[in-house]
Amino acid sequence: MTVDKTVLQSAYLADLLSLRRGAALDRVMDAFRSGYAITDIYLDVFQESLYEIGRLWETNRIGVAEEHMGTAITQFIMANLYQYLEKSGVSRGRLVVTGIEGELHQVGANMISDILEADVPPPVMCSPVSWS
Ligand code: B12
Repeated sequence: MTVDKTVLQSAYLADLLSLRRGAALDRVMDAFRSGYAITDIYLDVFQESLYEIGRLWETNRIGVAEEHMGTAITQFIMANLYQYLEKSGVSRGRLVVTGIEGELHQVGANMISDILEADVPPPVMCSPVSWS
């Protein structure tokens, strides 16, 4: 892989903060075509950028609008990447991933669903969840 993780992540974050959806998509697709695995893009680029957006928001350096746009752009790009996600041919049962009532954060749950669907060795293990 020739793409530098830190450079990619900071360029992607700059795209989010400047609302450059097309540039962000092109950047991520180029990284993918250069061999950056989708599941690594999720964690190294999307997760790190959204965590940084959370920090910027918490310290009043960006507003809610930028936070929303960063999420929307990331969800748009995840939807584009999904078609290239290699699916595991092995059935590992069925899992329902959802949030509790009132939980609006959905990107992490989307990522987990995709990662579980992907052919990522070693198999991911989920702890049991109990609902009352
Ligand atoms: C975008 C965002 C929003 C958006 C969400 C939009 C959407 N469609 O998802 C909106 C604007 C709605 C929002 C609202 C709020 N938010 Co908010 N939000 C964020 C932000 C910036 C990014 C979230 C994100 O997508 N992260 C990236 C994903 C990939 O990371 P993740 O969620 O951690 O997921 C990973 C793991 O946790 C895990 N995981 C997650 N889910 C699951 C499920 C399973 C089954 C498994 C196995 C693993 C797993 O795997 C993922 C991949 O590694 C975070 C910052 C942050 N640190 O995350 C704040 C943040 C989470 N929000 C925060 C707050 C305070 C709020 C509000 C209360 C603000 C308010 N006053 O209204 C509301 C609450 C809304 C609600 N009732 O749910 C705080 C939470 C603080 C805390 N300690 O609880 C954060 C940390 C911001 C901050 N720095 O203060 N938010």
